[in-house]
Amino acid sequence: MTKQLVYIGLGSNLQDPVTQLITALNALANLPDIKLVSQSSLYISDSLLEGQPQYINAVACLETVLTPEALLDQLQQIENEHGRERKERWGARTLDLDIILYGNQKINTERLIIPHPQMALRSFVLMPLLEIAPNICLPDGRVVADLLADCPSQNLKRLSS
Ligand code: ROI
Repeated sequence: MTKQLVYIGLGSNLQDPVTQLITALNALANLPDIKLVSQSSLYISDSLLEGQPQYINAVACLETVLTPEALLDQLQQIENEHGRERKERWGARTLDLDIILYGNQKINTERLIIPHPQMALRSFVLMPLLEIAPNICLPDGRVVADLLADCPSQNLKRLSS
């Protein structure tokens, strides 16, 4: 298995979200078979769902030999260790870790759709992704910087680090 560059979206809107993201980034950095290459700043934005607390989001770039499914297993373990409960699909959460890009691959299995199917509509994914990968494109050739221009802002702001 060759090494792949992978981008992970992190999000939290419960139980001290800033701490949730910092400890999740630490947990990612300490996983065997994974190298944390870079991480974006933390961003705050309104939820896409009215009535939910604001989210803290970030994007991390990893280098790994893990397959997408093996990586997903590791990410779900970190989510569980952060008290993630899977009651409702779009419910508030202590920690969400999504594989948004896995190399330049398109993946569609029962457990995984990559690129993340909603990423092109989410400024809270695109903005931190562009911060660490300014020239990045999707596997279909779309330029991420162009996608951001058409996204609702959701009041997205970078937190000073
Ligand atoms: N909204 C923001 N701003 N950030 C998220 O991570 C996020 N995650 C979700 C929904 C409810 C879609 N809204 C979000 O799952």
